[in-house]
Amino acid sequence: FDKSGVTVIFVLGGPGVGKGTQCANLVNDFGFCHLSGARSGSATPCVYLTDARHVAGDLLRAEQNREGSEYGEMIRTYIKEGQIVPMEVTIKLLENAMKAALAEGRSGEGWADGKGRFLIDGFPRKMDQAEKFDDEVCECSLVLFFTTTEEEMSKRLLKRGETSGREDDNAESIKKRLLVYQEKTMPVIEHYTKLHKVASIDASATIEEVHQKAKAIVEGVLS
Ligand code: UP5
Ligand code: MG
Repeated sequence: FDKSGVTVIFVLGGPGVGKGTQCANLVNDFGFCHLSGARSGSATPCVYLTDARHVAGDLLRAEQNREGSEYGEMIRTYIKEGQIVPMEVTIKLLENAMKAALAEGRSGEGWADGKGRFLIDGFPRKMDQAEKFDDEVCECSLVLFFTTTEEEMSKRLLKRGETSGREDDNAESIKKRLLVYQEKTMPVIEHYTKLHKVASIDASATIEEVHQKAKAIVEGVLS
C-alpha cells in the first residue's frame, strides 16, 4: 500500500452519536473525490463507496450482502450482536477500498495534487485494529471523537430504527453496542489521546453546530 500523500482521519464515538452525519458534511466541505457506487460481482472483497468517506460499518454491510462472500453470515451475526468483526476482515476491506479510491481518484476531480484524503468512520473500534492498521496500512493524522450521553445515542438510534432497516437499530442490539463501545473502543481513544491525536467534540448540539466545530478542526489539520 502506497501511503505517500495519503491523509487519514479516523472518526470515532458511540453508536448513534452522529459520525456518519458529520462525515457526510465534511466530505462536502473538503471536496473529496466522488467515487461510483458499490461494485457487484467482484472477485475480491472490494467496495466502492459513493464518496471518499470510508464507513467501516458500511463496508461490512456491503460485504455481508455481496454474492459469494465467504464472510457474509459471520458479519451478519457480529453486527446484530453488536460485536466487533475480526479485524482481518475489516482491515482488508478498508485497505481494498482505499486502494481502489486512490487508483480511480487520482485523475478525478477533487483530488488535489494526486493526494488521497480518507475519513474513516467507525474504525478502529478495538485496540488490535488500531495497532494493525497503524503498522500495516497507514498512521492517522487525527481522531475526531464525538461524544454525547448514552440516553441521547439510544434515542437517536431508536428514532432512526423506525426507518433505517438496520438489523442493529433495536433496543437489545443498542444495549450491546454501547457496552462494546465502552469496553473496546474507549481504550482506543485513550491510546490516541496519549499520542495527542484526539480532538473531542460534544455532539449533543444541533447537527449544524457540531458540523461547524468539526469543520474548523479538520481545516486546521488539512492546511
Ligand atoms: N443525528 C445525528 N446527529 C444528530 C444531532 N446532532 N442531533 C440530533 N440528531 C442527530 O446518526 C444517528 C441518528 O442520529 C441519525 O438518524 C441522525 O440523523 C441523528 P448517525 O450519523 O447515523 O450516527 P453514527 O454515529 O454514524 O451511528 P451508527 O449507528 O452508524 O454507529 P455505529 O458505530 O454503531 O455503527 P457502524 O456502522 O460504525 O458499525 C456497526 C457495526 O458494524 C458495529 O456494531 C460492529 O458490529 C460492526 N463493525 C465492526 O465490527 N468493525 C468495524 O471496524 C466497524 C463496524
Ligand atoms: Mg454510522
